[in-house]
Formats: sequence, structure tokens, C-alpha cells
Amino acid sequence: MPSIESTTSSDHMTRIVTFGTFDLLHVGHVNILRRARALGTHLVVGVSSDELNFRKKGLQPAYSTEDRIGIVAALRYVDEVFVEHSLEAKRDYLIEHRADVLVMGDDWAGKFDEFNDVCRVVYLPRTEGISTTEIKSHLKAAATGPVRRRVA
Ligand code: C2G
Repeated sequence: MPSIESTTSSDHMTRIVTFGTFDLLHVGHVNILRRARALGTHLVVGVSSDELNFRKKGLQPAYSTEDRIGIVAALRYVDEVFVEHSLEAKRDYLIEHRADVLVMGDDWAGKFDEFNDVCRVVYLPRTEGISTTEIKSHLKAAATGPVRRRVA
């Protein structure tokens, strides 16, 4: 049976919610999740489904929804994950997951201000110089570029 102290302290949890595709997980993703978690005591991550990503970007992620969920859930900063099926359901997700704070990268600055009536909305600066798109084009260039030979 939980003690009065533990019941009280769970009431004081600050629940952070964030969203993303998190395809080909990289340091920019890890940075935002670490900094999001540091704003509270419980981090919930909505991971976009393959179908939602296709609707958003016209692309299939390299990793499946199931794999992206598994990778994000394995990070030490992440307490809970769920599948984000629809951008339009964001308000419902925030209410369902009892968000105190919604965190997004500043590429989304201003886009989620309408949820300020449900929770605080915070945009954190993106990590410069890395993105899933850049990783994909780097891999493509490496695969089609000249063969690198080792100098003996
Ligand atoms: N991010 C970052 N720095 C980078 C790349 C990404 O801080 N160099 C952040 C983004 O700003 C976002 C999160 O990492 O907050 C996840 O990025 P994406 O996987 O690209 O997510 P996105 O496809 O933008 O999905 O409902 C909103 C969407 O699901 C967001």
C-alpha cells in the first residue's frame, strides 16, 4: 500500500509530453528528449505512426513504427511511449496523458500555441547540423561515391 508521502509526491509529478517520428535516432533527438525530461519528472513521447509520417512528409520512415517505439522506449529519459496516429488528435493526447508541459523543437515554434489552455507549451532550440534527412543523404552519397581504399 503506498505511503501518504509517496501518494503526495506522485501528485506533484510534472508530466512532460513531446511528439516526433524519431526515425534513425540521432543526437538531436536524444538532446531534446534529455532536455524535455529535465523540465519535469515524467516524460511521455508520442511517436508518429508510419501512416502519419507518410501523410506529413510523403515518406515512409526507414524504421517501422514498432521499432521506433522500441528504440525511444529504451532511452533512460523516457518514461512512457504511445503511437501518435493523427496530428488533429493532439489536444486529446495531451489531455489523455495529463500533460503539464508540451515540448517541441523550435522548428515547430508557434504551431502548438493553441494548446496553452491545456498545458504550458515550450519550444526548445533544435540541435544544429544533424537531421534524419541529412543522415539519409550522407548514406546515399557514401553508397554511390568512389570506393575508399586503405593506404597500406
Ligand atoms: N529535433 C531537434 N534537433 C534536430 C532534429 C530534431 O531538436 N537536429 C527535434 C524536433 O524539433 C522534434 C523532435 O526532435 O521536436 C523529433 O523530430 P522528428 O522526428 O523530425 O519529428 P517530426 O517529424 O518533426 O514530428 O506532432 C508533431 C510531429 O509528430 C513532430
